[in-house]
This record gives sequence, structure tokens and C-alpha cells, in this order.
Amino acid sequence: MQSWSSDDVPRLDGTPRPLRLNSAPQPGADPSPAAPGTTKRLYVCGITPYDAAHLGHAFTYLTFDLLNRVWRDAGAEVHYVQNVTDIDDPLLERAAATGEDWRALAAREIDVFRADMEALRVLPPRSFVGVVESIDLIADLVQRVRARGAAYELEGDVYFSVASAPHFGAVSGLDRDTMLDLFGERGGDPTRAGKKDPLDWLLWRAERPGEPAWDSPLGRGRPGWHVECSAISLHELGSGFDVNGGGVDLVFPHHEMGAAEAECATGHAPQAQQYCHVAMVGLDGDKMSKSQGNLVFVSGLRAEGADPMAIRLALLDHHYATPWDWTADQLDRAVARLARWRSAVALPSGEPGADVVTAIRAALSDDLNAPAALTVVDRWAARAIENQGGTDPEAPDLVRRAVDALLGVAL
Ligand code: 5CA
Ligand code: ZN
Repeated sequence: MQSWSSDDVPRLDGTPRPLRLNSAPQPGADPSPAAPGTTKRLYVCGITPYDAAHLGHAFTYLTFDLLNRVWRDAGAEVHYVQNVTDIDDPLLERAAATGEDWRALAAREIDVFRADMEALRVLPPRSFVGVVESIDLIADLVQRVRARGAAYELEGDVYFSVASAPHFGAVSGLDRDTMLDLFGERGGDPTRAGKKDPLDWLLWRAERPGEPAWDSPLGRGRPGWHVECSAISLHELGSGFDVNGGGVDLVFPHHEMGAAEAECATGHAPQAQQYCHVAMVGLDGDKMSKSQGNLVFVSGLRAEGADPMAIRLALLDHHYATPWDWTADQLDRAVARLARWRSAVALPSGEPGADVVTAIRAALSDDLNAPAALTVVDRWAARAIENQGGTDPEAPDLVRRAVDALLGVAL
């Protein structure tokens, strides 16, 4: 489906440091640092469009936007793929509750998401792929899994047999009891009678009365959740792509089960060299989630008049691996910070900017440490404002371009 648009990213002189991402490489992984001309392959789990993007979603997409920018700064091409779960139980449940057609609901929320991402200056994925437009390739992956003897039928539905996944557990590192708990909490069906193992998961759901369904060699039905991401990533990026990303709520079962599917279908492991997960953003001590209803929407803040660049700065002031709670004062602080930065780059000169570029690059190369990068710009801006300029007339423009290219903030 159509992605969104972005401004051109300024190119910066000098040499970036190789990125260190603090997540364990998968067994058999071969992560090589981005060399000029390399293509990096990134898959990030996209939204289920039954509600607008909240600040937790935005935090996840901003994190991978930083990764995208760091790779590009190192001279790599980035093949970035993001899915849209435009058919799934939560979408159908919301549509049923409000009496809206599920397609209209999804289309509207995807539009809001695109507008939010564009306003936040998140670089668009090269491939933005819906499930509904991918039914054939998803059914094809299920067929390949079946051909390998790793799937079985239960009352017309098709299940993946966890016993056929030799590396199961490599993504999450969890023990079986924890897996069973999380599977039950996060959309799985550990108690369904007739399964060979409670952890076996649904690949294809046969048509139910009143539910949308598509014809396929598996019979009429629709895909299970995990298989959409393994099929779309495999189709777009192949095996062993660089990073598979999403929020930490997707470690298990989603990424574990998706990896097992892709590895089974291709016979190649790992599905991705690294899995990178973003900590949950909360509100008042609870995970911000659609089901809990404690949401602050990007579109809501924008409608109230918030500068999207201030929203971006407020989110970037947190490291992706540390859970945090949103509070309104964070936006106020970001507004003040943005104003300081803007007045500093509007001065006719400043302290030399090359050190600022080096220090922002150093912070981001260290496990995407955005808060440290913001502090670098704070210090430069404070000195420039205090001295009403500096020795270098090129500096304001250089800092503006670095903040644009590396942090995605337009000053
Ligand atoms: N469509 C699936 C992925 S295939 C899904 O999880 N959709 S979602 O709309 O629920 O979430 C979209 C993305 O935001 C996912 O990567 C998810 O892990 C992430 N996410 C959800 N809630 C939060 C939160 N509170 N904080 C940070 N990231 C979150
Ligand atoms: Zn996914």
C-alpha cells in the first residue's frame, strides 16, 4: 500500500562510528557493520489500525527511524519494510462494536497513521505492506511449512507444530512456563482442545460465519497473526535480514513464532541477524495500550496545536530500552528545548559545529542513545545563545543539518 513522503535527508561530511546495538545476535548470525554501498534490511512490525497511533507506537517507530538514519549516515542503502495488520481479531471486534465496516475503519486509521508519521518526520518504509494485499504470499508460506511436515489441521484450521522448530526460544530466551503464560495473554490459544502441544499456534483460520475470508489452497479463511510478518518479511527481504524490530510486547510469542515459521519454510536460520525491541511507554504507571484505554494520541496532541517537532523531541529524550511514562510536562520541556535550538541556529555564527556532529554520531552509535545526543545539541545551543554567536559562521547551518539528518528534527 502507499507509504508516506519525507523531505530529503541532508548528507554530512566525516566518518560515522559503527553502530553497536545492545541486543544479542541470533545463533549463526553474521552482523557486519554498514560499509558504504551496503544494503541494510530492516523489518518493523506495524500497526493494527483500529485506533490512532498513540505515543507508544510513535516511540517504537522513532527508534527504528534513528536506526534507519544512522545506517544511511554510514552510507548504507536501507530496505525498510513495515506491515499493516489490516485484518485481525481486534480490528473486527472494534468494527463490530461501533457498527463500522472493518475496511473503512482500517483505511481511516491508516490515513491518520501516515499523517502522524509524516508530521513526526519518520522516514517512510520502502515497502509498506498490508495483510489483505498479501493473502496469497501468506498462504504460500503456510503451504511451504506444510510441505515440510511442520503443520497439521484441526477442525479446518492449520496449526504450526512447535515440535518442528529446533531453535524455538532463541529469540526470547524464555522458559516454557513463561512462554505458556505470555501466549495465553497475547492472542494465543494454549487451552484449545485437540492441539498436539499447547504452544502450537494458528497459521490459517478457516472461515467462520460473518467473518471475512479469502480463497486459498488451504481453503477459505484468513491468516493467523505471526505468519503475516514472517511471510511479508521473507518475501521482501529474504532470510537473515539485519534487524527485526518492534515493541518488547512482541518478543514472545510474535517474533519467536514468526522466526520459527520463516526458518522452517526456508530451511535457513536465523530469520534475522538481530531482534531489537523497544520498551513500553506507559501512562500513570500502566502500559499505554488500546485495550487499557489509557492512550495519548499523536493526532490528538497535533490537534491541540502541539508542534510535531516538539513531540519528536519529547520522545527522543528517552532511551529505547528503558520503559518510561508519558507526562504532559515532558512536552512543555521539549517545546522550550526546541525554541532554544531554533534561536541558536538562527544566530549568524556559533562554536565550531564539526565536534557537535561527531558527538551526536558517537551517542547514536552507542545503542541509539538519543538522550545523550540531545544533550550534545543543548550544550552547543546554550553556548551560542550565551555568546550571541561564536567563531564559526558555518556552524549554525551545520548543526541544523546534523539535527535534521541524524535526529530527524527540522529546526
Ligand atoms: N500489528 C501488530 C504487529 S504485527 C501490532 O503489535 N500492532 S500494534 O498497533 O499493537 O502496535 C504497533 C507497534 O507499536 C508494535 O511494534 C508494538 O510492539 C508497538 N507498541 C505497542 N504499544 C506500545 C507501547 N505502549 N510502547 C511502545 N511500543 C508499543
Ligand atoms: Zn508483526
